[in-house]
Amino acid sequence: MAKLFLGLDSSTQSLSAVVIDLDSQKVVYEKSVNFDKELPQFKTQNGVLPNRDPLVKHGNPLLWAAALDLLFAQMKKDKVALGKILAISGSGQQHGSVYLNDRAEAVLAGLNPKKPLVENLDGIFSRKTSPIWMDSSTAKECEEIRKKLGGVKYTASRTGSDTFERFTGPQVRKFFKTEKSAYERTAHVALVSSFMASLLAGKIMPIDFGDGAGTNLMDIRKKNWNHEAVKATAPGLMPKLPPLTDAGKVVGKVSSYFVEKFGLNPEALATVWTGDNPASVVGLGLVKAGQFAISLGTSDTFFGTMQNCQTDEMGEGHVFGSPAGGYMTLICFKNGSLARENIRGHYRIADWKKFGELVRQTPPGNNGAVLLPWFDAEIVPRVNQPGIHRVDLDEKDVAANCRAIFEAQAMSMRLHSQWMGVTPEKILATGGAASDPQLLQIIADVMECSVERIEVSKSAALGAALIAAHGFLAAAGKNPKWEKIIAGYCRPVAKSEIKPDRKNSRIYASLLDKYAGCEADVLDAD
Ligand code: XUL
Repeated sequence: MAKLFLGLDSSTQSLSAVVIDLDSQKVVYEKSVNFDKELPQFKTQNGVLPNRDPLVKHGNPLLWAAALDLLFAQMKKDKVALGKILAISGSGQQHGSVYLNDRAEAVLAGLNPKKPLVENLDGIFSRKTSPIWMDSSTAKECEEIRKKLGGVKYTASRTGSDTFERFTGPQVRKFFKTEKSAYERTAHVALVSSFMASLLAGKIMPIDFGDGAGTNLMDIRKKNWNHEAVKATAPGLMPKLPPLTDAGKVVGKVSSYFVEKFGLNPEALATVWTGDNPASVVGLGLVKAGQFAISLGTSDTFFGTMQNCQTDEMGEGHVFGSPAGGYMTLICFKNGSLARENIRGHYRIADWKKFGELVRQTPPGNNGAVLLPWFDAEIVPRVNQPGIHRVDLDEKDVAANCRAIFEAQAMSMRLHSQWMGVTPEKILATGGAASDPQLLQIIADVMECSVERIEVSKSAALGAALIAAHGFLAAAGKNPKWEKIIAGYCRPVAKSEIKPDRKNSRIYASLLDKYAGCEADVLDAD
């Protein structure tokens, strides 16, 4: 009999499902519900509610609930063997928070399958909308919490990250300051992940160590709520926070709502969800300490796993719990494809093939030319004033500028990941720009390790399905091994490995000092 597990991913713009069969080690089904297109009545733009303040970005928890109904209806229509699903887990866009009142517990326990979820949930929210990760309206609250905790270094070493505008703690503080009575009516603060998990389980769910670390409220080493951070955030917050535990932990059976309405297996186990990044780490197969990946998308993210907790004194990077045990690190460079495309557009280069040819016209190390490509405000390093800075680089030299953008991005990755204290053996590359061999070669040379391409569709939902399988086997006392669970799902693209060229690596090692110096000069002058 097939061993089916369902993974869901509640992201900014869509809710996705991946069903895996653990016996055949195959993905047997995948589907997404797009919020704007399929649920237009909620009037979102790219999943976000319109707001006059460009810094405020909220989502609607009722929209996410409606999407869950729609996705299950779609799975039933597509004849997914819902009656055979053994366990479900999921992931949510990180940091987003949902505010529930004291009616929520009873309502969740008695969900009525004759009514849609949206109707069932009427009156359980103490705040109608949910701040999400794109919100950057809490600079003041970040400053206040950071100050109370004793500065950047202390905040990062306690909670895994410096305070960030999108993190849950600063968002909760803003809610407390601006809507005091609604804050007081809040009985439970949930994350997107734990809220969605609560709908499936029919009870208030714990938060996992991965998503918990995205709140600035969790002690990253002790893995419990940090009293100082909770106190610095808002009064009376501790009792509103659910317990913290492992992703994939079984909490009971799924709510009868999904059994009666969609024919889900009444014995299917409901498990704790996690954040989309921790789930993606599993979905890409990074289950052993020291495994790393880069996602080359709109922004570039460099992330991986580590055994011991190492935090960033500069407060640029993040440490979250990894669902496979230990920790994961993440640094996000906002000027990823954005910067690459800007250079291409600026020099009117027809396509990426031509761009690659131009890169090849100049030698590795670019004769000492350095570019700091902050087309937009940058997260790593923190740059508030966008600006393009050229050192020993002539703006008119097209080929040198093409090489300079690739080299700058690789060197920034090397420089700003040093705090992690790990030397990756190999880096898996995903995302649109991972198909550019020239870029991957430069990353391999600068990082001094092989780079291999991986193409996994819906890596967070796949990771969630694998987490569900792990949780199911662990609950059955089977002592599951992560390597065995992920085998077959997350294979790199055959023959895509790019090895570092030792001669080039030596050139980059000395250029890195110059790059770091240029960066420091510009940041000091800021
Ligand atoms: C991570 C972050 C984003 C969201 C996207 O810190 O804010 O990657 O998790 O959903």
